[in-house]
Amino acid sequence: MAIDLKVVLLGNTEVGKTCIVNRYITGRFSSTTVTTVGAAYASTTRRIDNKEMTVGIWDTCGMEKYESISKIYYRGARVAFVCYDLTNATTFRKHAAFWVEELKKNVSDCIIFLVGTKADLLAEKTRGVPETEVQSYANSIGAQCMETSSVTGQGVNDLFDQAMREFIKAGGKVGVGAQGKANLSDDTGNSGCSC
Ligand SMILES: Nc1nc2c(ncn2[C@@H]2O[C@H](COP(=O)(O)OP(=O)(O)OP(=O)(O)O)[C@@H](O)[C@H]2O)c(=O)[nH]1
Ligand SMILES: [Mg+2]
Repeated sequence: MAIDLKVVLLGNTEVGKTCIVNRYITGRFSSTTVTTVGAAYASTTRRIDNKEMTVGIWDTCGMEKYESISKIYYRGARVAFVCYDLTNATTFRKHAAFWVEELKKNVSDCIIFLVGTKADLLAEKTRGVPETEVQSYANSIGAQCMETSSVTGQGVNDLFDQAMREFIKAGGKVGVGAQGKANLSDDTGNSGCSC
């Protein structure tokens, strides 16, 4: 299967990366996830704005002992979802910031989304970080910010749809190859912030 778009999920352990992937792929919330060992891979073919695109998704482990392994998976990624728990400031200020720095240092043209997870918990818990702080950080790094809940499904399909759109806008071209499969012919460019 030709992969048009490689997406990597980064962020501290337990922020809900695997649940986002499961929700996107299966349409369901699985509360029984265990910590990802190393990294997990999934791929899916979706239509966006009348174009078919195969999305390859690398779901990394956020535990610090796997940091060096996670670095392998963002190489070549055109889109990164840097995830943090909306109710936990450290997962944003420390861990998300760490992964953004890593991406900026090592990947020249990766479209970054700051993904605030577990939005359903905001009904009972306070935000860890004010929205204005997230937005101004996103602006400063040229990223987009989104909020998701894998429990309710809020924002999950929108996140991937937006990633595919930004990828196409940035120069990723999806065409039909010799075997009738979608191919990526070229990809250059950067994203802007739409927060
Ligand atoms: N309330 C709520 N809980 C969530 C959500 N997403 C994940 N969780 C819970 O958060 C915990 C961690 O979820 P995972 O998806 O395994 O976290 P992860 O980021 O993949 O963790 P690592 O693989 O260790 O890096 C689990 O107990 C989930 O049930 C969400 O949207 N809302
Ligand atoms: Mg995981």
